[in-house]
Amino acid sequence: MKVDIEQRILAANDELASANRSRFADHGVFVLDLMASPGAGKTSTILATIDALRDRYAIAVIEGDIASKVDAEKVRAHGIPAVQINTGGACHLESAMIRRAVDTLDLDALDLIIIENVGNLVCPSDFDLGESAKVMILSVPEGHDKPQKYPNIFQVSEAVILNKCDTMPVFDFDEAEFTSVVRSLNGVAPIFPISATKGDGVAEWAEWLAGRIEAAKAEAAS
Ligand SMILES: Nc1nc2c(ncn2[C@@H]2O[C@H](COP(=O)(O)OP(=O)(O)OP(=O)(O)O)[C@@H](O)[C@H]2O)c(=O)[nH]1
Ligand SMILES: [Mg+2]
Ligand SMILES: [Zn+2]
Repeated sequence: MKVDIEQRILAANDELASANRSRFADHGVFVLDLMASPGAGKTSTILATIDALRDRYAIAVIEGDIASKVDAEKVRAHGIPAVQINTGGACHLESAMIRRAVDTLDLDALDLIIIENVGNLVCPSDFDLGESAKVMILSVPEGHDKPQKYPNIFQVSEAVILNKCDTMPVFDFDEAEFTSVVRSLNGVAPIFPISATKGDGVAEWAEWLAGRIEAAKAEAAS
């Protein structure tokens, strides 16, 4: 019974996600779904990514949180349009929420929408939002064993960001072990070690994202 209901929720979500995806394609907008645990550095990474790419792309952000508008305010203070979604308890975003948020944005004026998903390593990976790519962040203080414990999110991500690398000296994070387990789960996703707040590694991650945006533009033009 529980499985039936879950499948119906996911099927309804997938249908709206397809509609979102067509809409983004019609307007030539690349949409990134950024997933991570609470506090892993999603907002910090978004702000650093904006700084790296704002001269090249028109960017907007959709902030998903259970409550508050703290993160949307941080993005707006950076001079970038932001829409706050409050899920009122739900621990992930769904495609219907994205559709409503997108209604408030001028898609023709945008190249890139970054979605900050609700802090959670589990269900965001099951919900297609109509995004162009899902990317996840793990932060060093969470520990190198997380890919073994939460494999699905590592499998659906097109890239893995390892954030807070500046804290490596104070944690027992085994980067070689982390890389090896991520590789066994996902043979293709690049891993970007960064420090979002200090800026190290952000350029490499931003270039990868720019490459994906350009590839999507080239595909749409062909
Ligand atoms: N040392 C260090 N701290 C960081 C780094 N990135 C983020 N932080 C800090 O980690 C805390 C959480 O960062 P956020 O960017 O708010 O994380 P988040 O994932 O958006 O958090 P939620 O939206 O609440 O789930 C803040 O105090 C940041 O300053 C980093 O690269 N190094
Ligand atoms: Mg945040
Ligand atoms: Zn959830």
